[in-house]
Amino acid sequence: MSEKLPARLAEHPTVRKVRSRRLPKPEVIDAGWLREACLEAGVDDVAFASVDNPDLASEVEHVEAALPGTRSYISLVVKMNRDNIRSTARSVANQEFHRSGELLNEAAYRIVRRLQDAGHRVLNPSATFPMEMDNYPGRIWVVAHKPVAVAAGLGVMGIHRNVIHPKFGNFILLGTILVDTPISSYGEPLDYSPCLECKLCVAACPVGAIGKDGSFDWLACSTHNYREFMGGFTDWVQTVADSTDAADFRSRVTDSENASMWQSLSFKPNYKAAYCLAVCPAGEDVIEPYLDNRKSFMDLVLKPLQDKKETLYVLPNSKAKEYAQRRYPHKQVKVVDSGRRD
Ligand code: B12
Ligand code: SF4
Repeated sequence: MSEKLPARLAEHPTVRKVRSRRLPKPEVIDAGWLREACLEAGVDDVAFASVDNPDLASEVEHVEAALPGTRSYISLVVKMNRDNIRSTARSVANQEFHRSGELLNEAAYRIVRRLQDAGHRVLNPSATFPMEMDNYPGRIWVVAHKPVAVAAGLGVMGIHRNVIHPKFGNFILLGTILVDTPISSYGEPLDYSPCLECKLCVAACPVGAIGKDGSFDWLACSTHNYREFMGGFTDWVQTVADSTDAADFRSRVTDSENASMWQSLSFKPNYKAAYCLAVCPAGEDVIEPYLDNRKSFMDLVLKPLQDKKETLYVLPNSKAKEYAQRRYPHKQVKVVDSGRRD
């Protein structure tokens, strides 16, 4: 029920028009209608979770800050093209990550517009970057997409801690929309994990970030894979600052590394690996070549990544350094600073 307005405001043309329109905001969003709207907007799968879901309790303060009064999560999945992600050419894999992220953000934008026009308060945090760098090096993401997707029943985290969709496997990116309205039905977590526990992800990670037991060394991962993101970029700048002259700088950083940093700054940042995703055979659409012949699947998908000559970035005295030097003598192992203060 709207409050009584002062006469001057009540007589304003905008107010008169809006009041004569009187479209009531739906109290509950129909899940079937919303699913169709999301698929039409371009996502490959979608499911919903309540903000009251106890598995998502740790997200509440963050989503409440982003959209006060959030009632529901809309969890979005976009498929990635598998052989692009598996390519040893980083430019091919990175283009696939970035393009899929753009498609996801575009679809989320369209869904948000539709819900907004239906009278809801609704927003889509970025699927990937940009994130909240004011909070760096703490939690820079607005909402954690993985637990939302798991709670909504879109997949389960594998040993490599990425969500594996039962059909598309781990070749997906995730997004989340926050909306201020309940949805008529919410998803349930899957009753099995699509992860096969084959441990190809453990074998593929060049810096040993993934433990056989599912433990994850995120610092080893981010030092190498994110060499041209926040911390690695800061280390590169530190190297510029510490160099006595151009010749000194160029003795510390190769021409290829400088060109790669320029490319990351100009055309979206370059992930160095993501090999854990590339090799994962899980998922109904993905598994067949692995079931047909596991050895030839490994020769086709795992071995080229293991054989690739490339630079691996590790922290001094780290487990990652020891692992990379022992397992990959043909790759150059470069000791760097994390670019973080902690
Ligand atoms: C932070 C982050 C990272 C961090 C930490 C990864 C992690 N496992 O949390 C780093 C930089 C290492 C990373 C790497 C990658 N990421 Co990432 N990442 C995120 C982000 C922003 C939040 C993840 C999250 O929810 N973490 C918290 C909880 C839920 O994760 P967790 O696994 O249970 O717990 C770990 C972390 O908390 C970590 N940790 C503990 N303390 C700290 C402190 C800090 C500062 C950090 C950074 C991490 C950290 O260690 C825990 C143990 O594993 C999301 C985007 C988003 N907004 O959700 C993408 C996201 C998870 N990443 C994604 C991808 C694709 C990748 C990469 C493949 C990137 C690439 N293209 O190369 C790699 C894969 C590495 C791996 N095996 O996990 C996808 C995953 C898609 C999927 N199928 O699940 C997401 C969902 C992005 C998206 N929009 O799709 N990522
Ligand atoms: S590669 Fe194997 S162990 Fe790793 S997540 Fe995929 S199915 Fe699980």
